[in-house]
Amino acid sequence: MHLVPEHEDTPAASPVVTTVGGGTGRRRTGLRIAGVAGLAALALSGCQGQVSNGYLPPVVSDSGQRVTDLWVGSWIAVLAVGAITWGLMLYAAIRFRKRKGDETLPVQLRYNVPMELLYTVIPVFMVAVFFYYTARDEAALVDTSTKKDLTVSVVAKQWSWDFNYVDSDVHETGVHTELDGTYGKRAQMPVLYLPVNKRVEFVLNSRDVIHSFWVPAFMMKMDMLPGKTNKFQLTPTQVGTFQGKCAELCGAYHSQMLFMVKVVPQAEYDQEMVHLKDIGQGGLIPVDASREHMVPGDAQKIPAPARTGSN
Ligand SMILES: [Cu+2]
Repeated sequence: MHLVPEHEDTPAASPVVTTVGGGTGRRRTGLRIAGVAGLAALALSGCQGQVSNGYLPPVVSDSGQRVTDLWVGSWIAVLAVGAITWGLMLYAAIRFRKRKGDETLPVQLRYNVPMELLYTVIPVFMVAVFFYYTARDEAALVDTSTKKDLTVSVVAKQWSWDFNYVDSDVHETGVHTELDGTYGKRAQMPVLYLPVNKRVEFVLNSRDVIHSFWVPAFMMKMDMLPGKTNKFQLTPTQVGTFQGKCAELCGAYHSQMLFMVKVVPQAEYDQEMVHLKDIGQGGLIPVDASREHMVPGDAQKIPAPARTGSN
C-alpha cells in the first residue's frame, strides 16, 4: 500500500503532475485511483488463490499442511484483534475529538483499574493461546514415534551432502555446486529421492560445523550439529522436484550447499536404489568422522550401518 504515495513522489511522476496546471488536483486523484487499481489488479492476478494458504508455497507434505494451518490461523486471529483495536481507536478519535469553540480540557484521569486489568489480561491470554498452538504443532513436527516407511541418514559437510538410504543400503554423495552465473547448475547437485506418500525419517548429522537441513517446499528444517543426532519425520504428499539447501551460515561456500529433492512414485524410487547400487554406490557413508565427540547415547540414534567407518 505504501507504493502509492512513493509513486507520486518519484521524479518521473512529478513533472506529469506539475505541467497540467489547473487540473493538478484532479489529475493527482486520477493517478492515485489508477495506482490503487493497478496494485489491486497486480495483487489479484499474481497471487490469486493463495490467500487461503497465507501466501505460503503450495502444500506438498503433511508437515506443510500443519505449518500452513498454524500460519493462517494466527493471521486470522491477529487481523481480528487488529480490526477491533483499529475500530476502538477510530471510535475514540471521532467520538472524543476537539470540537469547535470547546476550549475546556476533558476529565483528567490518572488511572483506571478495570481498563488496566483488561489490557494486561487480554494480551497475556492471547500469548497463551498462540503459545498453546505453536507448542502443539512443534511437538507434532518433531515427533518421531510414528511408524516410518524408510530412513534416510543425512550427513552435512562443508559444503555439500551425503544421503544414506539405510533400508536399501545405498548412498548418494555430493560436492558443492559451483555457482558461476551460468545456467544448468542443478545437474551438478546431489539428488535426494523420496517415494511419495511414504513416511520418511531423516536422521541428521554433521561432519564438521553446524548446518541446517532445509527443503523450503516441505516447510520444515532442522539444525545439523557435529556430535549430535537430530531426527524428524515427514510424509511427502506430492510428486515433484524441489530445492534443498543449507539454512545455517556454515562457511565460505554456504550459499552453494545445495541439493535437489525428487519425490517420485515407489517404483521409480526402487529403480533409483538399484541404479545407485549399479554405479558402485552400495553401502552407507558413515557419519562418525565428526570433529566433535558424540553426545553420550546419541550414536545409538544413528542406524547401525551408517554409524561407524567399517564400510
Ligand atoms: Cu551448511
